Amino acid sequence: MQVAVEGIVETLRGVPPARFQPGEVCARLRGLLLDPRTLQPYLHFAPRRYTRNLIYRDAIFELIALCWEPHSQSPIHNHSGQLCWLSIQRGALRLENFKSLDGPGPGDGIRLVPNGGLARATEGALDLQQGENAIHRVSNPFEERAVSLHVYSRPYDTCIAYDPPSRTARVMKLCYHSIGGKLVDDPPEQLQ
Ligand code: CSS
Ligand code: FE2
Repeated sequence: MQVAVEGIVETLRGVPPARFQPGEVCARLRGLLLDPRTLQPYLHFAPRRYTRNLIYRDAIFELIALCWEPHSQSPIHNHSGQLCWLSIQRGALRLENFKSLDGPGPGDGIRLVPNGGLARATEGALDLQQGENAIHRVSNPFEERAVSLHVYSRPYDTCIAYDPPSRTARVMKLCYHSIGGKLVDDPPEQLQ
């Protein structure tokens, strides 16, 4: 069954803050397919990169649509102290998890090793990142555009980005490409 974007916002707002936890939220997002007409105003693509489009935000969670051009990718980044649900709404994405041998950082001498994932997750797939050690990369190595819906609790404006060749981990600011369907005046040039 397809749900309107407004419907999932209301559903998530109805979850009591103390219950905004993996089980409760997974139950509401599993198998979710949004009505594409209601998602359309939030979909803004940009060449060779992914964009972050804010649908809703309060103190407990934010709901974001990410638009992935073919061959775009996120940095390797973390969700420390935070929960991240990702639901694929269109196309396919590669989901790669990593583990740090040297703590989350930030800092130098941080070694990462692969820790599972999915080479090709498709429409309807749901992923959860949780815990101190949640480090991952999301990418679209395929030839079709992709759209994913993300719920972050609590909302986050920075994360740590990892560069395995230099073994560095640096704080990175996260910016929105659009808010409430409107492009921000000065969209970030590049996320990666
Ligand atoms: N966390 C990344 C996307 S992959 S979950 C971001 O919000 O930009
Ligand atoms: Fe992420």
